[in-house]
Amino acid sequence: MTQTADQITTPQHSVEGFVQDFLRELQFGQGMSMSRASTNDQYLALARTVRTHLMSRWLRTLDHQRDVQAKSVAYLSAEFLLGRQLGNALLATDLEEIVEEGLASLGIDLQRLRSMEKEPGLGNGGLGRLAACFIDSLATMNIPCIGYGIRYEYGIFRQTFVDGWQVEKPDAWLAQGSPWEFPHPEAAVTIGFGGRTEASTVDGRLVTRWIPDWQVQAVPYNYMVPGYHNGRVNTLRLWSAAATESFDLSIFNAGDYSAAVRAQTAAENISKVLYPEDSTPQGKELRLQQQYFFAAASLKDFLDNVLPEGFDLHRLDERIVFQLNDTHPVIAIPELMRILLDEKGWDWDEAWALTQRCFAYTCHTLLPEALEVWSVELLGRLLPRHLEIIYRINEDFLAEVHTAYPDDELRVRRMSIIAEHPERAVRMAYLATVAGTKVNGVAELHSQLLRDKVLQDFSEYMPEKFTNVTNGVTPRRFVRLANPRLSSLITEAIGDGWVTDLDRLRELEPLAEDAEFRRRFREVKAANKTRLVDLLKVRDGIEVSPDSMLDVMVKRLHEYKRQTLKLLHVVSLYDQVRRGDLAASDITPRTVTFGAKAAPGYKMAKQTIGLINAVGRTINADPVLEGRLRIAFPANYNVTLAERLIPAADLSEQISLAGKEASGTGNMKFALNGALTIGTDDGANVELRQLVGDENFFLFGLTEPEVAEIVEKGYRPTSFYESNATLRHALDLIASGAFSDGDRRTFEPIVSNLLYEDRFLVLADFQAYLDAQLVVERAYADPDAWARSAVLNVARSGFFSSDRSMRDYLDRIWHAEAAPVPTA
Ligand code: 26V
Repeated sequence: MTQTADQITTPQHSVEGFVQDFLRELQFGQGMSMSRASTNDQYLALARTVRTHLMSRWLRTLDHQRDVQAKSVAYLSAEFLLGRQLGNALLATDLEEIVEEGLASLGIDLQRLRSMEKEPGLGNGGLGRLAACFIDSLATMNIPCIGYGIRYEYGIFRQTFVDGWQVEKPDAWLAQGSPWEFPHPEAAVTIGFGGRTEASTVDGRLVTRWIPDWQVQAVPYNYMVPGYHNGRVNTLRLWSAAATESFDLSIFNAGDYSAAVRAQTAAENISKVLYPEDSTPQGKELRLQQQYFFAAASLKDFLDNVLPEGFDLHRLDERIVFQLNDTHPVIAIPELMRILLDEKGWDWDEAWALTQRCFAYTCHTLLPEALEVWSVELLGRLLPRHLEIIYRINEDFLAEVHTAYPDDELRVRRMSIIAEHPERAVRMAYLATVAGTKVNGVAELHSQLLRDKVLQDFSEYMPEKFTNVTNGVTPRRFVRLANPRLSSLITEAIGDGWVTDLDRLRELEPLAEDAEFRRRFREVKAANKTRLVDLLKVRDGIEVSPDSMLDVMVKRLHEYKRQTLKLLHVVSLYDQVRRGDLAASDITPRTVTFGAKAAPGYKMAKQTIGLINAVGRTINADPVLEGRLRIAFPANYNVTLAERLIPAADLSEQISLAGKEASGTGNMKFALNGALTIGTDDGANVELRQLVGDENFFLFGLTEPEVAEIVEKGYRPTSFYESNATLRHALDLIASGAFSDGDRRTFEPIVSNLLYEDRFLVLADFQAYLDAQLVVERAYADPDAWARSAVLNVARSGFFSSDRSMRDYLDRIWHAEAAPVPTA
């Protein structure tokens, strides 16, 4: 007899019931008595108690999906930057109050237990966090979705500072185990690598077979993705690599023990560590192994385990769409072709027709150096059959292009999936564009530039494939959980419908004119600042004044994002005070807060971190500033810290060079938490400014067409250095060794880079940035008017809910529908 939904037993939803369940979990789940339990034991027992509430919903969701067979979204992503799970689980199940009260009755502080959780840092930055927001929204909107990715044993490195320089430490997030994952070794699938292909003729048909020469096991670990208050729990399935038994044993039996151990290690290495380079692919073999490993395991899992037995694969696109989060999973395209051709015996045309209906591709960058290519040598060695298939796809495609543009051989060559220089290599973005139903950028400007520049030939040839979906962020984590005080204020004013319908924040607009509401809004901001000040003191030993303007720039460290521009602003203020050109008393008290990790191999980025800390050390200690200008740079910025920092911020720094930041999502989080933005006309800043209004946004800097023109004509940074004394003094101060104990060499690479290269036009935008900061100071001097603008930022940013992004993907790309899970 199969279990039916109503037979699933649900845990107790009352304070007394919770306390019982919690104590049972502690004693019988973990073998701990209350008197011996450490805080971590208590946290684990709590997590395991809360997860039972999700599990009953999870089982019901799975049963329901089996019964209705609705179309699913498979979100394929090498990164899911989830953040802590406990708070979100409590929120989704509406258990916050019950648990808080129940624990209090045992003398336990919920917040203390929450702080025990190590966040799974399975992503680098924006792209990974976006994937996490998207699966949250899909669950909340009742859309069947499976997230597929990699269970890295070590996530993004833990950043420490030694003498102000970044030193990376391994992130052993699994050292104590995780109560949020469910391993399924019995459902492992085998993934092949290397070897050769063999062609033969069977019944007059040419058939090809791939004979890999080594294999690994992909073991699924399931994570629950709860919808908000709706009874749905979707699945995130992350793959972990393990040696195959047969492979192991055969070598063992041959008596070569160390070779067996080596093989095991090679297999397990595949999911060992997340690559910390965000945006400059290194072409590393292990990285390609990771990509194929999770793409192939996910396809196989869906085809063999998720689809009902005997399903007619010709209708696969009615059941699934595989969304490719950047090019990282694009190898899934030739993998599906291989399965259909070699394993199912389909002919090329029908396999290709189906494949083209099953994939869609999101591009997340504009930097040419960030577009992934894999050398033909490496791809052919690791995945020989896939390379053959890619060649054939390319051949057919170029023949089509040739027919469309018979006299334009140059164009045909430009559009080749195979690049010829500097080495023969597969352009993964081109492959995804040719094979998918749709290609989307992540903000209006980005999608426009994709069409007009990065993928211009393709958008001319197949314009209907190109679309935009502007990014979004989940209001559950980034407002409701991160900012409980603001959430209560909003809910008191307009009810709690905004949590799942963020456009309703519009109803706050009239309250921007209400003095009492503004007063309470400012109270919330002040309380959030105090909470942050307390955290920074215990977490980092950093002293921050809660009375200063909190000016925040948090994001990966990258030259195009221009942390250096922010730093030059600080250095320049300091320099002006030292020279007597500016009275310290005329400076608006500010705490310039940075959070940023640099890729370990990115020299310039690491130098910049060194310089930020060096400037901080000097100015924070120099009495000449009278404590009015300080730098705070807490190490190891991550989702957990973001949840504390963003609600406390006054000013959000979004100052990338126009045309470089695909979207940005931090910008959205700050606006929704009532910070004002100083920003360029780049990425989603463009849409943000249009929504909140020019008068509530501090715009500065060159526009993308202006940047293009300057670069075209030949940019000369020295001309700005020569003509702008403020800039010259600031750069000279750094060059003089003022921040490096008189050593002029320490930061020389940064200074010469700015003077003689400055790829991202920091010097060209410097004066405009300083001017805009003066406008900021004037605005901040009127706290009530500032609060009015901040309220309007909140009220008008509902568009940036990832629920809206999901709506757009559903309407324009996925064509899947909600499938509400019946509640028990
Ligand atoms: C690339 C690579 C290359 C090789 C090694 C590891 C790795 C990891 C990530 C990436 C992709 C970088 C692209 C990225 O994160 N783009 C960001 O995507 C955000 C979400 O769409 C967007 O808001 C940011 O503007 C964009 O920079």
